[in-house]
Amino acid sequence: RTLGLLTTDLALHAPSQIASAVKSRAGLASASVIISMLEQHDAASCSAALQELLAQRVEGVLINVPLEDALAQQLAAQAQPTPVLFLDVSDKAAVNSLVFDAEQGARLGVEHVLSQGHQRIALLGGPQSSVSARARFSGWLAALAQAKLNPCASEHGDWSAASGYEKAHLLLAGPRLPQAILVANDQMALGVMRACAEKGIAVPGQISVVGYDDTADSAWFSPPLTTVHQAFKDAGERSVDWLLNPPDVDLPLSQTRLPVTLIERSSTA
Ligand code: IPT
Repeated sequence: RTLGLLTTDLALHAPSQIASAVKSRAGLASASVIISMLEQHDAASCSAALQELLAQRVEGVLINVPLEDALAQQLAAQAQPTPVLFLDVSDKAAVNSLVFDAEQGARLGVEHVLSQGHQRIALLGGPQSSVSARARFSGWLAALAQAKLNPCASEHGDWSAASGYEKAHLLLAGPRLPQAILVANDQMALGVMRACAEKGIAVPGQISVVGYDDTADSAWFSPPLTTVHQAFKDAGERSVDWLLNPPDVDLPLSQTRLPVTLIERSSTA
């Protein structure tokens, strides 16, 4: 049995941890996984990569690429009758999906720093081309608005540690430092903590930093990172199980929203 995985850049920690879980789980079921990595997320590149997987007669395709609703729906139609499961789409997309609850994750981060008495809160979002990055960012704004707050500053990075470092310098350039920075992933949070260290700003103490993902290395940052845990292993395993036992084609769409949790470590106080 063979499955296909269409994934975004595997140099990023989150998609690589999902791919690892997918490979292991499929291996246990004696299934193989053909991995196709996309550098570009435009319609033509996605459609061509999907066609290549289908030509290799995969019996199901998992798509972990940030996609707008219309493109996701178009790819699902292109694959028919092969079942497709999407991991990075909005819950408005009319496709089978298994996605983490971004609104909940954003709210957990905001509530955590508010509970520590912080009010001057800066935001470092992910790329605006990513549906999940946008959902986290709007979730932060909504949770702050409930507390009658606006962010004191905001920037957007590209998920890399380098972009976190660079954008942190902008967030730290104002006359008053933020008391907390909410960051849309752990890799960018790593860059933020490096920028703080270089400027002699204590984390925590002067600034609390909250990440997002809880990838395997985040407990080893200095200080260990407080972050929103997304259960990548669980998501990868459930995706494989679904693709190996897909429901009947005429059943309604299967749309699962996975809860996330806040892992409190030492980068916040
Ligand atoms: C999302 C990660 O949170 C982020 O760090 C980045 O790696 C991104 O993937 C790459 O697309 S997780 C995704 C399942 C929404």
